[in-house]
Parts: sequence; C-alpha cells; structure tokens
Amino acid sequence: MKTFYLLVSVLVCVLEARAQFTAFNDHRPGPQTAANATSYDMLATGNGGPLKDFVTGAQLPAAFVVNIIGATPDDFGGNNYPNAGTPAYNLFNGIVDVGNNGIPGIRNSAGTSLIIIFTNLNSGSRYKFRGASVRGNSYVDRWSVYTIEGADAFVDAHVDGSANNNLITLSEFPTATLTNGQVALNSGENREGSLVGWDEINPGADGVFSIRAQQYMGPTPFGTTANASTVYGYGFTAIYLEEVLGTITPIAITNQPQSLTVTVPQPAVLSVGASGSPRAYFWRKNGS
Ligand SMILES: [Ca+2]
Ligand SMILES: [Ca+2]
Ligand SMILES: [Ca+2]
Repeated sequence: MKTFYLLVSVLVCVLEARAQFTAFNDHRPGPQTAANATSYDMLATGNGGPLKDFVTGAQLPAAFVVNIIGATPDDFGGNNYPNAGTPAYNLFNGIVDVGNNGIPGIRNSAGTSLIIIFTNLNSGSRYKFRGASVRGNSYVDRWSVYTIEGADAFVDAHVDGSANNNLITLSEFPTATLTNGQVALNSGENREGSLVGWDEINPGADGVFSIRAQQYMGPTPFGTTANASTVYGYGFTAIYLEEVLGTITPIAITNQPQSLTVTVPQPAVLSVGASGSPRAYFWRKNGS
C-alpha cells in the first residue's frame, strides 16, 4: 500500500479568461453585407440564431431569437441608407447592408411588439448594443420606441445624428411618454443615422436581455405620432452586439488549498476559495 503526501504551496493561478467579441446582424443581406455578419431575418417569432465573431468568423455561443407579441410586423420593401458620415453609417457601412430590401413595420393598432432576445451571454461580462432603423422617406409621423428589458443594469448610449432631435429619451424630452430604459426614434426618416444603444449591459445570472420595438405614440419634438391604424413605427434592419469585460473586482484567494495525506486508491480532493470577478482556475503540479 502506497501513501502519497500532497504538499501544497500556492498552486492556484487565477487568470482573466473571458472571450470578447463584436457581432453584427443584417435583417436582409445584400451586396454590402460582410461575410462575418449574420443575416437572420428579424421579422417573425423564431427568427435568429447564433451570432458570429466578426473578427474571426467563428460561431459564438451568444445568440438571439425574435419573439413577436401581437400581429406579425409588416414586411416593408422600402427603406434607406443612413447618410455618409452619420453614426449609423460609421458603425455599419461595409458590414451591414442597412438600406436594402426591407424593414419591419410595427403597428400600435395591432398591439405589436418585436422583441430581439439575446441569449447565452456571460453573466460576468458586459455588453454594448446598437441598432439602426432608417425608413428614409421624410415620414415625421412614424416613430418607434425601443425598450431594453431583462438587464440587471445598463447605461444609455444612444447617438443622435440629427439636427432636430429625432432620437429622444425622457431626460432630454420630459413630455415624452417614456420611462428609464426607453428611447424613441423618428424611424420614418433617420437618414441622419441616429443610433439606438446601451452600454454596460449586465445580462444578469440568466445571461439574457432583450430589446423591444414598438410604435411610439407619445409627444415628439417635431412631427406627430398620428393614427395608429394607418401609421407605423419600424424595427431594426441592422444590429450590433459587443461583449466587453465586466466591472472587474479585485481577485483574491480567500482559502488556500491545504496539504493532505491520502492512501491509494483514495482520491485526493483539494479546494480553494476565491473572490472577485471575472476569474478562472488553473491547477499546477510541480509548477507546470
Ligand atoms: Ca440589409
Ligand atoms: Ca437577464
Ligand atoms: Ca436627442
């Protein structure tokens, strides 16, 4: 019978090991859609799938799926490109064909919500979301409201590319019928390329958050939000998701592994306590 002594010094190596990515999806692929962007329709319940790492082209665990509440959105053929040099252009040009062949139309009269649900996210990571919706036909009576849901925390990061305040939050337009986590956009035009966005999105323990699109019916800085039965808001034709490192708390070992003696064939069980995030563990034997 052999006896082994495990003499344990500090053998825990704690490393930063989070994957990070940028990912794009084009509602309808076209000549300008990059190979490493995904091309899922964002119009009907069940649409979506795994995202792709834009740099490597690798399929990611992170995915999205569309859920529709109410009537299926109208599948409009007409939409447009953001003007060169605008925020939406600068993010999507050459990657997502923003203005080709279709944009989801959302009628308040049909009670429609078009919800993009991001899944399989890391609870220890934080995310940036951006979305563009550009009908581009001078419709000042077509507004959308976008709501972030299911996130434990987020920071507004909308980018207003307009001269007339075509993208509004409650704080900058207090008469709007908006709450925290909502933004309204004059998506009936928006060749000014305003971007809906949030940073520092914490998906929470479930690794899930959503962006809901609906027709906006409240007060606006210009134009109107007219008759819900004949007028629309619009969903996104281009979306962007970026994984970034979470807020890093200092990493520390709270309980060192203890030396122990075992007799073959009994297992040797070592344990360690650690605090901080994000973290990962490597066990080393004799320093290697
Ligand atoms: Ca497209
Ligand atoms: Ca969540
Ligand atoms: Ca604004």
